[in-house]
Amino acid sequence: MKILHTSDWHLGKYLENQSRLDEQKEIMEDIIQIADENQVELVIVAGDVYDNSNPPAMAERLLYRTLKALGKNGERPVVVIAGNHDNPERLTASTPLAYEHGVILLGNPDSKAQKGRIGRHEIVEAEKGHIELKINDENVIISTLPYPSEQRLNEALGDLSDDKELQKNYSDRVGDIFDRLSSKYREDTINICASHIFVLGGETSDSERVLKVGGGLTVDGNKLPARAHYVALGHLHKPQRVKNSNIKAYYSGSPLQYSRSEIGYSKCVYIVQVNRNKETKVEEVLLKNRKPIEVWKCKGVEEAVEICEKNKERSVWAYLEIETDKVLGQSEIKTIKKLKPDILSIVPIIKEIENEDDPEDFKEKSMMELFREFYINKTKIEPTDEFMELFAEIAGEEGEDDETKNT
Ligand SMILES: [Mn+2]
Repeated sequence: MKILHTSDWHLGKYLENQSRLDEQKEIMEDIIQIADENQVELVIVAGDVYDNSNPPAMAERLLYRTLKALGKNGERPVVVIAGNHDNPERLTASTPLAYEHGVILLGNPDSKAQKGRIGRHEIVEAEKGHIELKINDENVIISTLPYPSEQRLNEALGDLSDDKELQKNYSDRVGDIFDRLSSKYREDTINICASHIFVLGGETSDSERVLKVGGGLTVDGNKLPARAHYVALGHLHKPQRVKNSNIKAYYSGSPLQYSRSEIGYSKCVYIVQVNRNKETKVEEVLLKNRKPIEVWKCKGVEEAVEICEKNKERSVWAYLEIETDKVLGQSEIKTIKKLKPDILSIVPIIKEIENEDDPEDFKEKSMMELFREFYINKTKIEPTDEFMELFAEIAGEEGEDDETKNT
């Protein structure tokens, strides 16, 4: 059986205030095409379907269109689990419409699918975190663990009245769930696991939201279900196999570059060939990168304008770093942004800052002057008039507040 594994779509995501929806539409089309061309029989989307808990309507529309196409009118089951960016209830709200199209949406660790028809196939068994699907005469067991926040994990574990249970760390508790779920794997079934977790030792990038400050919510690789033919993971945005593990456990990564730390390697989906009695084969299918993120380092504003001019027809997002000895004026920034609207940010790097400030000067300067200097010092960019007006308004209000306090 051929399975397509993908994750971390982050539909509706913005990068430095720029929408990525057009790119997401194209990459969804590509993934649908890959599934069709490879005659994939099952699709797994391992979480972070949306970028946040309140996705824009256009992102929802894109998801429904994509899942419908992946499900091929119910011919191909699609299993979707929630990631840490998804709101479980929001993600699964369309469940009553989804089954007909072969789509199973699972939001929480203790979510349960519905037994019965799923498109043209059948869910023969369904319990919390456990699905047995019959796809074209082959039975597939899928253990599902959508993103287990600490609270959701405890809810899934049920009775925690035992002190010993409470003292167990996160990794052990996730391991307990995997143990329980994988006890249902059989010799006559294909055994799969899908989860959205951070396995210790994984290579991270800047666009994943840290699961917990201090990295508390990590899982040891040896807690993954050892008897699974394949473990489909979501969370890390770089595609990778889980290290130090004999299990075929993979992160498919995100389909697009979602931060500048993701430059320098290709994005992919995995086509996984799973057979009951043969070793699982994992094939990486590289995705097109139609609009890469680049960092342009230039010496001086003239060179920055030049590089924008040279690249204005190219489909590319760019971070612009300008080495300069003076503060960037608003007119220069306007020129650059007009030339290349896909500039994500302009960062002036000033080699030497002359500090002529005499402490006595502060007394002479108005609040507006001081703020202006502070802003330039911090950003190396002249503030716009609108920005200064906004500051004046806020500063003015603060002043009034103080007066009323005195009365
Ligand atoms: Mn993610």
